[in-house]
Amino acid sequence: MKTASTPTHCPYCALQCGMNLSPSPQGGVEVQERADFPVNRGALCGKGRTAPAVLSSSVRLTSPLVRSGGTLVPATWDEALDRIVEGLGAARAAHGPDACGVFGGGGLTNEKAYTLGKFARVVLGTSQIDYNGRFCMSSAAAAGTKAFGLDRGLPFPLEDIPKTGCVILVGSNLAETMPPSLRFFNELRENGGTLIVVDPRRTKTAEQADLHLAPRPGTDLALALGLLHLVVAEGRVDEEYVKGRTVGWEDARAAAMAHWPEYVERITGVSVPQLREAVRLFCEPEAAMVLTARGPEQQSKGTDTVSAWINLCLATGRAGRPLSGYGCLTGQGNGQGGREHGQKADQLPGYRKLTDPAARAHVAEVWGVDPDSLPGPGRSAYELLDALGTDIRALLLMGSNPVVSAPRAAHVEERVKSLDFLAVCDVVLSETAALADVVLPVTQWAEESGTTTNLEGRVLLRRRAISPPEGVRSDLEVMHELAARLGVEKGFPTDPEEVFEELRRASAGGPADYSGITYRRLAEENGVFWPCPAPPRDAEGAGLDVPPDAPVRDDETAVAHPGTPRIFLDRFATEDGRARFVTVTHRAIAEEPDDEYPVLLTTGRVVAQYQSGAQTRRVDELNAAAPGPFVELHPRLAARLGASEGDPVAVVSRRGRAVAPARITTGIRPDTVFMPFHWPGEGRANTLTNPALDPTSRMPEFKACAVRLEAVEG
Ligand SMILES: Nc1nc2c(c(=O)[nH]1)N[C@H]1C(S)=C(S)[C@@H](COP(=O)(O)OP(=O)(O)OC[C@H]3O[C@@H](n4cnc5c(=O)[nH]c(N)nc54)[C@H](O)[C@@H]3O)O[C@H]1N2
Ligand SMILES: Nc1nc2c(c(=O)[nH]1)N[C@H]1C(S)=C(S)[C@@H](COP(=O)(O)OP(=O)(O)OC[C@H]3O[C@@H](n4cnc5c(=O)[nH]c(N)nc54)[C@H](O)[C@@H]3O)O[C@H]1N2
Ligand code: SF4
Ligand SMILES: [Mo]
Repeated sequence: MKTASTPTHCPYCALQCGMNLSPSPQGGVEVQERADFPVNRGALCGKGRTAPAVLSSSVRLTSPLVRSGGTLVPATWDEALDRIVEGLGAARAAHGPDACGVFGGGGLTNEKAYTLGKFARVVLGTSQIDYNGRFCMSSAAAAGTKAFGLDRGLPFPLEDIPKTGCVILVGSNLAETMPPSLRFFNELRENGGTLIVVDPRRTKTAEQADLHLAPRPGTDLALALGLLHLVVAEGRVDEEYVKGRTVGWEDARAAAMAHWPEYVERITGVSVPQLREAVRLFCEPEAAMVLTARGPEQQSKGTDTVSAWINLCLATGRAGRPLSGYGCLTGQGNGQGGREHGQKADQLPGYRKLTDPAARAHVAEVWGVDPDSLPGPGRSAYELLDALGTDIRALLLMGSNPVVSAPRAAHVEERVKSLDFLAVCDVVLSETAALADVVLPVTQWAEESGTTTNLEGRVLLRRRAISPPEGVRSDLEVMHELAARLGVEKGFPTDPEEVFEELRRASAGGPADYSGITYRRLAEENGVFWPCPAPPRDAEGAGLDVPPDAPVRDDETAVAHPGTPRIFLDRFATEDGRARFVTVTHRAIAEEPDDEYPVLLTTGRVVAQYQSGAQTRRVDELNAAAPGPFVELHPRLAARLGASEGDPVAVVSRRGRAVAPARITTGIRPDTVFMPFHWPGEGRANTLTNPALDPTSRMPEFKACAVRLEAVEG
């Protein structure tokens, strides 16, 4: 039998591993190796390998559902769409446009994220839109923008990692969260480079490290300042670089000098000899990198914490130079693109600012609306969820499952239930969808085309490989239908390529410029790194800006911008081209342990489940590998509790109580317990977490709160 195979990308994390899909003899699709994609060269983790299971109609929604007499019952598309228009319309009529909220996701394609932002501002006229990326990399994005004038997660491709001298990996467990990427770090070590891992737990990633620093959760800021102190004290500052390429060093230096190694040891629990060893490994080679992930970022001081790590890079001349730099390991499939095109509360497409009059004018022209009609910035994700049922009366949600994944989840669940109206678009009946008034079943990755931007800033084309099951429609079709019913007939196309063509124009001239990227280039070049401005319009045309309505000439590849795999090499994206030191000093976490709640809780992930688990908890093979929540704790804590391996343990915080079996290991600090957040119900980690927000990024403190442990009978 002849099988046509379609090259595409995984639906889950930000590596966006390449894979081939071909029709399976049993129906559905099979995943096959796709060796031509440089990020994974054919390798996949278990989630990617089993992703086709979620395409099967036995685990997913195939009919719209509407609430009737308290339960969700199947309905026609017309009924369901009309109900949404009614629900949103009633909220708006009674309380004004800001009574309608929109919540998006970093897993949505660029085309969907762009359309969702446009839908909120143009059709609903609401300022109340944000998305789950706020809970993900927003602190790194804020710090990157402050220092470099631009936030692109990694300023270089992953393939640079093996060639540098040392990598400090701060709060990333990529052996579980991005398994195929471990290869780059193994190659680094084979080449004689070193790996330092900073994590309160001895994770599978930390086991690969030459040096593992295990700070108390929430103290990375002090740790980075302590390292910078030693860099200065040991005369390892790159004075010439600091002078030529940065501003603000004197103040940042003074702040670091106040963080003596002994003081930092007391705060973090990392010994002075270990601090010295880290500085030696980082400073001796020609080039080095610092990469952060959710560990240091998901803190109520996440932005300052990342600034401190960036300062370390700047003082040692390790940013904007070949094989050196600071990078953030973005998490979701379109975690990078999802933060660029306007589903964020303060943002317009192309990573433009909603408060910038020139940006408003440019985007309004592309959208064919009056700039004054565009609302201003709205609430951040947690603040938006917290306002449900009070200021926000109706919500449209696409691409997130906050009842499981938001901090202080029992409260968020109450807020969701108190809404006048909730509509959810999803592929499965997530815990949040189960609370909705209307649920719309939508198509998934393999059934539709669209672009994503991976953690390297590489824009990719996912191709449609199979037809969707009967009864489902795409998110773009949903927004098209809703817009039309709400009186906006034009501007919401259902063809992803048509949306992308508009996105190109909307992003033209912005920080994240996609105007030189086309579907054809993406297919031919296996991805293109932004910024990638459009080529001149013709032989005489000089500017790189594409005027809103001009067609793009056909032969653009001849003069095409090659894309930007490595940015900042000549200059940073600030006005004067220099990077900014941001002066930061240590502060405590929002909720320090005390007599009543003496232990620290941190949270994170396991390899076989993804996020709120909405998708992966529907895959047998993954459930067999990771069947449920657990509480990881040190034998000393377990002994104090009288708990043995597998015994149920209650974890209690000021927000609530969760129960899960004990998993006892010496690989965690004795003052800390860890829970993965993939499950709802009794073992829901987010029942416990603290929604204290970072003042700049509005990131909640997922990685540190105070709890007590209780033994559970039976
Ligand atoms: N299997 C799997 N893979 C995923 C995902 C998934 O859900 N499952 N999600 C994807 C997404 S969206 C994301 S954002 C990424 C996240 O990828 P990671 O950031 O690697 O994931 P986490 O497990 O949240 O956190 C990483 C580590 O931070 C440590 N940590 C906890 N507190 C602290 C602290 O205070 N300081 C430091 N330095 N470290 C701390 C934890 O012990 C944990 O090992 O993974 C992506 N990949
Ligand atoms: N305690 C704790 N909590 C955390 C974290 C942590 O480390 N600790 N990490 C945070 C982070 S980094 C993240 S990114 C969030 C993630 O948490 P969530 O935002 O809940 O992410 P997902 O579980 O991926 O939810 C995506 C939902 O959208 C659906 N979906 C998938 N594709 C599509 C699509 O194309 N269209 C539509 N309409 N729906 C789709 C899925 O079925 C699923 O129900 O969790 C955050 N919560
Ligand atoms: S590492 Fe990420 S992108 Fe690659 S197969 Fe696994 S989930 Fe998919
Ligand atoms: Mo994330």
